[in-house]
Amino acid sequence: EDGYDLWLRYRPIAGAESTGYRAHATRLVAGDATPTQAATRAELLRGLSGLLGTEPVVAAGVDGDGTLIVGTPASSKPIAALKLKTKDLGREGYLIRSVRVDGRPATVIAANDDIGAMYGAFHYLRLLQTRAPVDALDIREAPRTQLRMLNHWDNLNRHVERGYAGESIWDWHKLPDYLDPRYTDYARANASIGINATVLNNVNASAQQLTPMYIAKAAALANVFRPYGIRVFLSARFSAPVEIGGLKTADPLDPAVRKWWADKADEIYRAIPDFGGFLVKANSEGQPGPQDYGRTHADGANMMADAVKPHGGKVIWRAFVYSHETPDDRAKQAYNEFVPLDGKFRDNVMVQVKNGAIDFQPREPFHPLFGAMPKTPLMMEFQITKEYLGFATHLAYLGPLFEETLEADTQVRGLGSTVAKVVDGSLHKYALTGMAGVANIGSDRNWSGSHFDQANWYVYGRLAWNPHLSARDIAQEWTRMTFSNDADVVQPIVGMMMGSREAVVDYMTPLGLHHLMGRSHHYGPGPWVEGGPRADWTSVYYHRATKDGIGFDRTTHGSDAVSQYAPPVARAFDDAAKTPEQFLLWFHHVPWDYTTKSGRPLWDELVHRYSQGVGYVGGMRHTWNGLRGRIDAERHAQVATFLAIQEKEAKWWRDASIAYFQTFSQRPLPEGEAPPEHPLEYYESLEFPFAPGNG
Ligand code: BDP
Repeated sequence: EDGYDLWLRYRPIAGAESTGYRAHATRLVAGDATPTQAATRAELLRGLSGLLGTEPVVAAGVDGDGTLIVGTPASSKPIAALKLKTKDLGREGYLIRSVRVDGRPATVIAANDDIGAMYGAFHYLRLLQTRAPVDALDIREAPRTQLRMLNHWDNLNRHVERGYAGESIWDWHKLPDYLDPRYTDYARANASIGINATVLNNVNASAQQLTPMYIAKAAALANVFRPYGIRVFLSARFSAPVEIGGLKTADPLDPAVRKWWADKADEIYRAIPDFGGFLVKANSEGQPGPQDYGRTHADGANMMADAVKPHGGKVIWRAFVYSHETPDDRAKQAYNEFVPLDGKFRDNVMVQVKNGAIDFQPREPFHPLFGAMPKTPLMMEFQITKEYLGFATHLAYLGPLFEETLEADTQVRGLGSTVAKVVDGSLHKYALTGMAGVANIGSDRNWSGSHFDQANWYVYGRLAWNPHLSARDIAQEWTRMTFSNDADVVQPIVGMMMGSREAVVDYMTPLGLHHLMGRSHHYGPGPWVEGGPRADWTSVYYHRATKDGIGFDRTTHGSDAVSQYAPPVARAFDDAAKTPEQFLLWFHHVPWDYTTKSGRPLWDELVHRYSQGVGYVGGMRHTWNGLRGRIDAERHAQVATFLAIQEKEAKWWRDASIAYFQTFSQRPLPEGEAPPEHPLEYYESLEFPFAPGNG
């Protein structure tokens, strides 16, 4: 068990349970007339034979008890004969139902399109994998968002920016000729959770990706993914017309530039007829963009949207922008730049917004853009790769982070105007909807750098399909599919997972602190980071600790970032007493003796949280050790070792942070709290040539 099989392990179900399931899947009626049908049938045969120990008989019709019938009314006569109501399921939805055909018990997985049937097949397998009953099924499912996308930050030299799972899985050197079987397994895994789009290359894009040679390579991947319902997108470098097109400008209003993009789109669509479109990071962190020519984000996005429009393509324009002219608070910039453009984008443009206004921190309040652009479809962007949450060695299940953001109430249309309703389009009646996750996938044997990081890929996909699902339910599902169905294994693992992200918040950036990591590589604590090219790339800019207190004043008396939220939300965030404590130092600069909800003064509470985070990791180690023998030795040992690393690093974060902040608070440690193991200078002097960087 090296983790390669992800949650699609299909290990045999033991004993009587298996016999029960087998009775429902003795025969399989499923076509193979199209690549998607063939892949669906192959997956069912693989899954059922793995789980049940015998392969069902592939039959043409229902001539025995316990037939599983899969397909669409168009592709399957028995399904057409059942006259099921499938209209409202759309292209990707499906139903799974226990039925009788000529008096014989059967199960039908029906959809309007092959891809819906494939999603239904994966759902059926999941029922078996999680030991759900299958004798009286009546399931109807359709995705709540249209575009469920991974963003790979993969460079053409196979370095993955913020990747902690080895090099890129795209072997550009051997593409387009050699198609690594891993590409198919990647597609299977994504299809199993409903992911239907992938951006192959880094948002810090190389223009080369758009040259004929690389288009051919991308087309080869698109061919592998197509049967699994996955469309390929590419990150486009805004200045490509200059760099690879020989033009003097990339001005989006210049006719020659517009023609260059239109021709480029035509060329790509000749190679990839179902190409999804472009993802663009522009005028952000040094990337070129329309503002270089005095144009707006809308001018830039619309030019590219016009180029792909004739082919049905989309442009996904990122709102992660901040310029050198930082006036006061970086948290305000995206809102300031984008809200005035609401309604100015073409109808095939989506704006992709990170969950919070700074940058994928362990905890951020929801981004104020959600709810503020009713005329522009906003996509959620989550970071699955744990750049700021301990890389691949720390166990941090991101389900609660995603859920917390999605459940946050923007209140722009009264109570209940959650971010999830912005993202699923229901709040503003968006015509386009979607979610993007920055992938944590690499060529490591276990794909994600650690076994538990697979859960973050999984939960992302499930929430992209339905942003209203519960993170705990998904953790259960994943644990059952990945480790074991025994209650005394599932329960402790789910318990560990559910508190793990909060623990990271506690030992890294409690009480609303943020952006305190080591410079550039972002490994380990660096609350002392200051100086350098930009103030907002330092830690001191964010924590603002002085002898008097700590925190970033974003109230109406400070940077006024609070006013970017709907009035009731703004009023709460403006008042320290009404601000949820988890965001206290995000919005407020408060004195060291400020009384927190526990009754402890702020300094004591801060130290308490740091220690609590470390303590949680100790608890996880203990729980995990108790599972020895209940989980295969190979995976158990690696997780145990990673938890030990995590505990060491959690303590490092605690000690370094306390040593640093104590120079401001000048207060003693609360009773019973161990002093930092080393003096502050020790932590400040550490260097990490081995830390995966951003290069
Ligand atoms: C930051 C990462 C950087 C990315 C950037 C982005 O450190 O590597 O390029 O986000 O999202 O968090 O564009």
